[in-house]
Amino acid sequence: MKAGDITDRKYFDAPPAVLRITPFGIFVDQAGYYPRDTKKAVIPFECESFTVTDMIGNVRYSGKTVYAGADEASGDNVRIADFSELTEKGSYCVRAGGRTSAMFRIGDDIYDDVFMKTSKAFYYLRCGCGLDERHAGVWHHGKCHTAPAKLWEDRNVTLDVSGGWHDAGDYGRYVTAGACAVSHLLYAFRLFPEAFEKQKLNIPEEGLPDILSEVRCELEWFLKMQNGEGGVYHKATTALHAPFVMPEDDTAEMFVFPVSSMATADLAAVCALASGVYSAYDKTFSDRLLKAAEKSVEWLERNPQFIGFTNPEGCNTGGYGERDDLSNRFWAYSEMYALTGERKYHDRLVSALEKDFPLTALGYGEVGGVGALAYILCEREKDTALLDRLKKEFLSLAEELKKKADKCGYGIAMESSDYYWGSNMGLMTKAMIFAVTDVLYGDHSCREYACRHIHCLLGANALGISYVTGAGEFRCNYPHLRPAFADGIEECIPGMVAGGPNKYLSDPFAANVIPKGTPPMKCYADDTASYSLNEITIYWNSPTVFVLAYLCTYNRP
Ligand code: 9MR
Ligand code: ZN
Repeated sequence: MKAGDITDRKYFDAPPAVLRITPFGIFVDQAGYYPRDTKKAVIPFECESFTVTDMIGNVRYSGKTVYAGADEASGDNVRIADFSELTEKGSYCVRAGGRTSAMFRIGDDIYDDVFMKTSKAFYYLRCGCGLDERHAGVWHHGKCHTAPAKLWEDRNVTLDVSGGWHDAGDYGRYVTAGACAVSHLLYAFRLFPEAFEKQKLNIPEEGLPDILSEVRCELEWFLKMQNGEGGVYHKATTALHAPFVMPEDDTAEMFVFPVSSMATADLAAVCALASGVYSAYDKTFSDRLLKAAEKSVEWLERNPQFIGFTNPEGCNTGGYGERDDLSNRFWAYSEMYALTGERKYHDRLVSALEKDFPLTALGYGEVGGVGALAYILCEREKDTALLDRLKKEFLSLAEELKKKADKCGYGIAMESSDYYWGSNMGLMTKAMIFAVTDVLYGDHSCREYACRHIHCLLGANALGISYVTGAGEFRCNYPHLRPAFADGIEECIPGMVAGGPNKYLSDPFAANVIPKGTPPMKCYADDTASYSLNEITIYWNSPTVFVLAYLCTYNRP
């Protein structure tokens, strides 16, 4: 097939070999289970008993399955094989009814590899610098997108906006999406520093914990996206999505799109957050971030009105439009207060809270939950009523999610309505809520729920597939990711989290290939063409890294 025509393929004429059905039929977390944790395989067919065998076929555990009922989102009648009593470290399979699960391990380090790979994924998405063989292995490539960009609205103005990370399967770079990913990574670093301090990503930089060197690439790019007045350009992309070529071969003209108030608020927030984190390592960089944050916050003061974003005519790259900037402004003031302790920012964040927006959202649009974290974690004078309110928000959401999860055959807080574009982000941000509720509010029962969501991502789902490239015996390998297609290498760049099942089948491939009436949790195909099922993005990786950092830190039941 010719590179570049990936989404136009006529799949219905020739069904692709890559629309794969799991060869296993018994679903487990293919990374595995911590020795003392709950361990459950999901079996979607009739069977009374099961065994767990080691790799030479010896039975190491046997038990009875428990019928868990009809599960709506998967359409499965689900049975559970609970082998929590098996605590001995090793490699195993679950067997029942003549079928065998994928291989998995029981051990203390089961998530170390996938934690490393999902963290390293950001390096593979770096823009502007090229990836050398020493650090990128076979997935090395040349420098990309280094030419000066033009302002979309005034083509006489050129800017250097090189750097940062490609957003996703496309080569665009978008400020609000980047701020979301960086916020997850930096809060993960703040809450679970030990997990990162020992993590080796094999990236070019030295001197900082690797994750901070990686995040710095994106921060340096954010700084270039700020204009002289403190306003922040919404995105830097070509006019149209690139064909499926390597990044260095995408030589179309780069444009910088108009300022939005969401991008400006998010930049203020994320630079303030980062200024605090990097102050322990690099005072000069931390000061630059503080100055940038102040400048954007001043812009927000001068521009109280919402300045949204929609693609201008002639541009088809990502929009990341929002309906308002309420949560973004709250996040900015909250981070500024946390960083500086200045009363005026407290006043601002309190007045931002007079408007209604979700206070636990950890997305790329709604960012209220990140603003809440900034406030909860800051060591400044705090309003106890507000702290209480935030605590209640997290605790009651966690309770609600637990109830949902207990109703689901796969043990996760996902209902049919949660399977939309990028459902794995919902899966992972729910796990983040559990992680936060455990570590900040001491509800340790949340840990098992967080675990179940990672189990689902890594194979304990209705298709039995690991949604992370390079991780698990039966895993996705053909994401909608330009370099992964164009490099001609069979094994995909590792550590990329696929968007996952999307019942709306929002692209031509999905609409034509997934049969109508397929249950939401099964609306997925591992095919490059399907951008609404199988793209990857930085903000699907970042919550995954957060949750894995948490689990690697709190390796206890
Ligand atoms: O992740 C975004 C998803 O929530 C939206 O439904 C979708 C359609 O607007 O866009 C997704 O974001 C894409 C972005 O616009 C461009 N880069 C790739 C992103 C992931 O598909
Ligand atoms: Zn690039």
